[in-house]
Amino acid sequence: NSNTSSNKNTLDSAMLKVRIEHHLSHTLGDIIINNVIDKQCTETKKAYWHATSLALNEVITEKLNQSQLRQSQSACKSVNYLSLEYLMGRLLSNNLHNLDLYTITEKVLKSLGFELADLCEQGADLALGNGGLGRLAACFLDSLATLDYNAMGYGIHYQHGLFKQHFADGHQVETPDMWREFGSPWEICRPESTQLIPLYGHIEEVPQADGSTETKWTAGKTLKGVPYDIPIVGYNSSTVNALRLWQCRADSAFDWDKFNNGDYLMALEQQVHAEIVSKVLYPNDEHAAGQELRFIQQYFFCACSVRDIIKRYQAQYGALTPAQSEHFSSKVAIQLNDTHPTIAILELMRLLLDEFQFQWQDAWQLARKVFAYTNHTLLPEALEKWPVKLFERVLPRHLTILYRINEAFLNEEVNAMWPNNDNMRRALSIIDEGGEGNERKVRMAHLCVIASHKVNGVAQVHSDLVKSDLFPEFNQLWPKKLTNVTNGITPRRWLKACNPLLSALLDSEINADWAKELTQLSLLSNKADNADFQQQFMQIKHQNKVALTKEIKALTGITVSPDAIFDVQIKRLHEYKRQHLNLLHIIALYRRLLADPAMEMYPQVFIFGAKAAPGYKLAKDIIFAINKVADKINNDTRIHDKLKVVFLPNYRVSLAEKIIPAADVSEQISTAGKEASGTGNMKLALNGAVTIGTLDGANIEIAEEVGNDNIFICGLTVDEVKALDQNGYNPTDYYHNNEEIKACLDWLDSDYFTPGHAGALSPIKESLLAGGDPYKVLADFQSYSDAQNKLNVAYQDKKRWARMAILNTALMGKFNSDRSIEDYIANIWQLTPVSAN
Ligand code: 26R
Repeated sequence: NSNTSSNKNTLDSAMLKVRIEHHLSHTLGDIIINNVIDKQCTETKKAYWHATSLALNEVITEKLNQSQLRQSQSACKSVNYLSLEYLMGRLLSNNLHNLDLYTITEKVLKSLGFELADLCEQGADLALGNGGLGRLAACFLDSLATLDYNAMGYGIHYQHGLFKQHFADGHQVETPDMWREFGSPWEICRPESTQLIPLYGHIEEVPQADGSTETKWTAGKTLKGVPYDIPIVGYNSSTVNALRLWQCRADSAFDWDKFNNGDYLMALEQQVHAEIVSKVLYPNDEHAAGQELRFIQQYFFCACSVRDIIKRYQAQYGALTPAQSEHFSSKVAIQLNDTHPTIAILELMRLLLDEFQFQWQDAWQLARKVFAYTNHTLLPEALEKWPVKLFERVLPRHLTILYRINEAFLNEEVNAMWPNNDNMRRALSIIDEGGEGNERKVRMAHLCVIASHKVNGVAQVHSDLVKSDLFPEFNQLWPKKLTNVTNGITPRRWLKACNPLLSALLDSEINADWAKELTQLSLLSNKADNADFQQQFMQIKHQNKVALTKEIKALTGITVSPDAIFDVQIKRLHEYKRQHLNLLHIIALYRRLLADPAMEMYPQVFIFGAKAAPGYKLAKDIIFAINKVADKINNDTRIHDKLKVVFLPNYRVSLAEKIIPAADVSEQISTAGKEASGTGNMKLALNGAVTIGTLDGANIEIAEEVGNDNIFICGLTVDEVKALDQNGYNPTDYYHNNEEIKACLDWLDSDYFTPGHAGALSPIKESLLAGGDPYKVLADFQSYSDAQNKLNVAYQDKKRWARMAILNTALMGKFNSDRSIEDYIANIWQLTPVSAN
């Protein structure tokens, strides 16, 4: 399982120790090593964490430089991953694992009086994303470097990532994330790659000598983009790639005028105004809010990235002329992570037309070969549409290009397939004409589909729905364009680094580098019934549960038993993910236990982790309800600890790393057809949790891999949900026909869970009755409750459960993000790897 010799890092423990102490005294100017220090105090640990990170950086930057040299010498094609979000989590432990330096660093720090695991905890999470889409981007960067592909991640250097969450009397409270407050050792500022970005202003038609006209844009304002590179270290590979994050500043040249006129403070105010563009990550997922600042953020990011891509191409291959079109698209791929970076298409077109003197056809052909787009959601409220008015004001030149793309598309391609068909034109146009007092809007997804050579969904069922429901006409027009790449997760972070006990067991059982070749874990299937192996596997799960028990105590004060079933639902809070279905079942269990305290039930702890978008009222109500119900249940001695409910605050990557290894049950209960894929489902199953879930997203593929005996499937299917909608779904029928549902919902109206505040939890009941229960919670309740009962019984058969848990770990090989990346390479990007050997 060790690294091959050519990838071995020549760093011995003596050298490492010298470097750590050097950084402590010189770079950080610390004097503590000369004094008697308290090694338990946070400041000391932070200093050692920082110094260790800096020492490691010397190895990493060396590899980064070598990788760049090798990649440019081989003239290989590269992929540029454009994403507004990256959820990187902490970097120290992951980088150490990927460089195979974890063990020696652990020894060195021990000799200095520190626990490495403890120091790793000192790092801030890089939380530059909301949820699934951002974490997927982080896993993909890990896989690209691990597989030795030339890849650049592009993103925004937000000053504040996703907000921190705590609870005040059960309510979510948000505070700003300050990840760089005391500096960040991993990033390298690259002032030489600064970009100037024009916006606002006006356009005019300038007559040309040949009688034609050319559109000239005079910008009203200029922003400056300064890149910070974060090295992405491959696992047991020769490659270190970069994640390039753009920070927005004022264009200083622009300010000199005012400065010279004596308006010094005004000039500085410009600075403040510009900095707002990369100030904060928008915390909404699945609900497009439509603010101008977000639009400018997207444009700023796209413009910086596309210009940088061209600049790097020119530095390597020389001038970019129309004659180079074919060559450019043979060297450069650009992947759009959802529609958030759509403006990159318009910016590339604008640059080619206005700055590089391309003809329309040459530019358009090039763009269509370079771009590909990944769709991550079918929810209508998450599909981005920007007002034409906003485009006109901020990006007038880009709008004229957009119109021309649309005209050519409608008049040539749509008209060829559906001659003179106004309905088709209206349905497929990039412009939503609005009408009836609604303003005209740009459908970003349409532009993406039209300009991309491939469009993919993120799990098979999702990709099928993209074809059949979201873009059926586009699929008719271009039958080969829409495709599937099922998501994956990196087994390095989500098993090797986060679950060291299980990793050690796997190392001793599997004679291969399973963290690369994850399908090798299927060999464990042979041992699924082996009593000795079962005992070892479940013993590790128990130890991980003991560790989580302590964390729960520290974070919430709640005492839970590691012998209970740990049932986990961790993901963003959203109605379609149905945390309130889980809650309704918990309330039903509680009610059953009160009615019959002797009821046969294995003790179960329900663990939640979730952030709600700050403006999403019902999501916040659900958090409040879970916290209030938890309070009541956890303090009710009548039920003898058979039931506990824990809501862990501030769910994030580093907390996920603690919860996942300790989970027995994975809750994946979205309304069928709504969760594009899910990736937490893969992480939990890989760590031996058994899924209770609907036939949605990647759950379907997980069921195919582990078999129906090793998963608890419940709820309506996609087709049944559709049928229910067509026949008219009436949630009140379920309310009146199911005595338990009625009693539980009515309970929410009382002040039982919120003493003195009757009605505080009523909004949840209302959303499920008068509100129409848009996500079919009541329709799926009984099926879910039945599955929970089966699960509870299954757990009591220790051998049966151990077998299920082992088979889940054994059969997750398909969901390695390395496999996802190889799918992208084969179907979309066509890259070849470049390694040192
Ligand atoms: C437009 C804006 C408000 C916005 C919309 C949606 C911002 C962020 C999102 C996040 C969405 C697209 C997201 O995270 N989707 C998730 O992507 C994962 C990775 O593919 C999937 O596993 C998951 O099912 C899906 O919800």
